[in-house]
Amino acid sequence: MSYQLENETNLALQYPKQYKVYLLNDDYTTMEFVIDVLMSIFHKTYKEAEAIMLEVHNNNKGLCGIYPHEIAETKIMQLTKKAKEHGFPLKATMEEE
Ligand code: TYC
Repeated sequence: MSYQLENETNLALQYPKQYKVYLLNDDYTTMEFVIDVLMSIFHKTYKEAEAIMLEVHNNNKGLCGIYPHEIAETKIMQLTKKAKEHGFPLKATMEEE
């Protein structure tokens, strides 16, 4: 393996790619439920959760956190599942940082 490739491999192990998870707005999910999800799945305080919820409500999209791929994916799955169980269409997306 060339010196450069070996270095790139080592760096990839040290710094796995990070993904931004964005919460999306809709007209049906209650503000209370969004705050609950942000606290339970994204470990936000009530104040942080309320600020993110309002950001999404006003601007259609809000950052919930930045995580490695598998963790970002899992959080989105947990959110979608919990929302579905409560009959809400709440959605989130992820983007490479
Ligand atoms: N827009 C929703 C309402 O007025 C509240 C809401 C906020 C929904 C954030 C989704 O990600 C969301 N009830």
